[in-house]
Amino acid sequence: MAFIQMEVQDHVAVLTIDRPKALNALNSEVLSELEQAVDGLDLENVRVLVITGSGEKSFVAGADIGEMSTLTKAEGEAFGKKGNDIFRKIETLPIPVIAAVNGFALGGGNELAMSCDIRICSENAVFGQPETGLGITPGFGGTQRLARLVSPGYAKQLLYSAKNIKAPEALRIGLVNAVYPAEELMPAALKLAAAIAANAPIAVRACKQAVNQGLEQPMDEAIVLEEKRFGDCFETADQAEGMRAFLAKEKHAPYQNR
Ligand code: DAK
Repeated sequence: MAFIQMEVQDHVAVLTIDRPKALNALNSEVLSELEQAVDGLDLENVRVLVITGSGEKSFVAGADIGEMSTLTKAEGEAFGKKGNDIFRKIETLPIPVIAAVNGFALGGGNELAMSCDIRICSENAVFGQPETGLGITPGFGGTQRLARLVSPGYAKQLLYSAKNIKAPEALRIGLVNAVYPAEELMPAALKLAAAIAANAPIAVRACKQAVNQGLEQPMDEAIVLEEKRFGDCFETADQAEGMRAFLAKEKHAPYQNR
């Protein structure tokens, strides 16, 4: 692939968006390759996906403004659907996804980060939805995910004002979980990914599904969803091993995703 690098080691996949000349902006080709890369993940083996951008300046500086500039209404809707479909695929991927935001996360870049389960960033990261300043709305889920992740009032401020915020403010409003010096970002992402990958994969995936689906349902239905996922775990070898080892005061054997 021309714009996506993928490396897999110890059950953790690292996907790097690599279009440095345009600060990793998302054009149709990058979006297609992103989808191809996500579709190609071996979920038997890979337990966590980390998404980052190449270079030290930018995670993703947005959708490609050059490509968007001449779109018609119908083409705009189609471009929005292409991005939305792939971001939704990332959001609903069975395994956890960590965004390691290494610089600009603007427009489609912030929207990509928000489709991940967990966001951590470097001290030089900048977040924003600059679209209204360009005469458009966000088109890859920004109006929806931002309002769900931070307060609706803060989301509206970012959307209406098109003003960017820096890493400390992103941390303060809960858009990211942690901020690191640039050189510590990927080690921190990999350390977190390794900690997740060491836990029982079926249980981790069930947590993701329960949180994501439960948030869309009334509490009475959401807790039933959790009960079902909880019950499912008792048919797994990893549950048997995890509890056996605890009771025997031993370290459990590496989890098998079974
Ligand atoms: N698209 C295309 N090229 C971009 C780009 C982008 N989003 N961002 C940066 N680049 C390119 C620049 O044009 C420049 O290219 P050359 O001139 O060297 O050929 C190169 O990357 C380096 O950028 P700068 O020279 O500008 O670098 P600076 O350090 O001076 O500034 C910056 C960095 C990130 C502050 C600046 O590049 C910037 O403001 N970039 C644009 C950020 C932005 O507005 N992003 C949001 C894009 S809008 C929808 C679907 C999707 C969307 C909306 C609707 N529908 C279907 C409804 C999504 C919209 C967006 O994401």
